[in-house]
Amino acid sequence: MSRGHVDALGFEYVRLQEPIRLDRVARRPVVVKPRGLISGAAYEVCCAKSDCQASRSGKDLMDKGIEIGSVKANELIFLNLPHYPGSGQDKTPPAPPTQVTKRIGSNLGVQGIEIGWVPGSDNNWVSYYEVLKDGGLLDTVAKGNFFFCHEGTARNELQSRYEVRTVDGDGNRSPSVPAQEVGGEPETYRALGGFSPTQGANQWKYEEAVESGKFRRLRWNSGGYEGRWVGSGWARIGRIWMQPGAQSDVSRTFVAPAKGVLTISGSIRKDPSSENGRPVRACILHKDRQIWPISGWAEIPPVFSKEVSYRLEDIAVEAGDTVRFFLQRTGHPAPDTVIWDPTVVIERMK
Ligand SMILES: [Ca+2]
Repeated sequence: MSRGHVDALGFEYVRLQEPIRLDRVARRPVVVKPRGLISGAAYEVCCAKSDCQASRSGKDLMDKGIEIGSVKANELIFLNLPHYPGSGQDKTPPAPPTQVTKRIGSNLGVQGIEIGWVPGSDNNWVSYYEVLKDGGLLDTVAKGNFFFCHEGTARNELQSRYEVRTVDGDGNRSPSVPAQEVGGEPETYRALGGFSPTQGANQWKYEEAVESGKFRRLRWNSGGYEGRWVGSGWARIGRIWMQPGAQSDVSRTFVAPAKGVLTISGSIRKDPSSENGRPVRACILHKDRQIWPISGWAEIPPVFSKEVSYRLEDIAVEAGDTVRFFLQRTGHPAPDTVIWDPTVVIERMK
């Protein structure tokens, strides 16, 4: 062979002294010979793609094998599984789930609608459940007997018609069972689940005050591992953490969605990364009125292990009222991160 050139991809080409001739050969069937079968036992053979259905002894299968004329992609050979899911042999619809319920619940701080049920059954194989909302398919559940609707305004749609039905391995469906409402959680807003890159989304805004009493909105910054709101100096607000600036106060601000009565609870502690010996000062404001602590500031000790807790009840609000979870500027040009994941429960009033 003589040496050839190397192309841009690094392949080197050479000229063969003896050309290779590729001849088409007659296609022969593929024979698959299973091993380890019980010689005297009978086996039902079937294939996912080809027609190889037969009833044969273990000895015959091991000696002569299973012959497939043309093997299609993703072919599977089943031994003694004539009713495997997708075989098309199951014509009997499954039994529906029972005790289908719907309720308001939370997962990872996000409130939504929990749909639960007691499993249905099938003569052969339960493959999955379909969850329907107002007659349309919402999602499928192949593991467990629970579904959580939380996209967008899902939690406001408890009165929609939710139904669940069983689907077997051959796609037969049971009748749909409507979900009955059961007791759930009160309407709750929490920083953990409500945090987002949109000011005002999920009733939360992110602000700073450079001059006393004048709030301005922070800017979204996609840095960090999931983004954060940033302002002057070190002023930052993340999902469950906040950081005042040297010269700017920061506020995670709840905006009441309706007239009602609030219960406000949570705890505040310094992040382990900022155990720098300096306390941070916090308070909670309803509009312009401080509601916690009664006067002055709550001082957050400079160690992670010491948290400051609060619980405020019967806070009457009108729609659009603000409740500010507020940290005072530090005067130090260094980060003073605080973990603060406030929870607000509202009981709406007519
Ligand atoms: Ca069935």
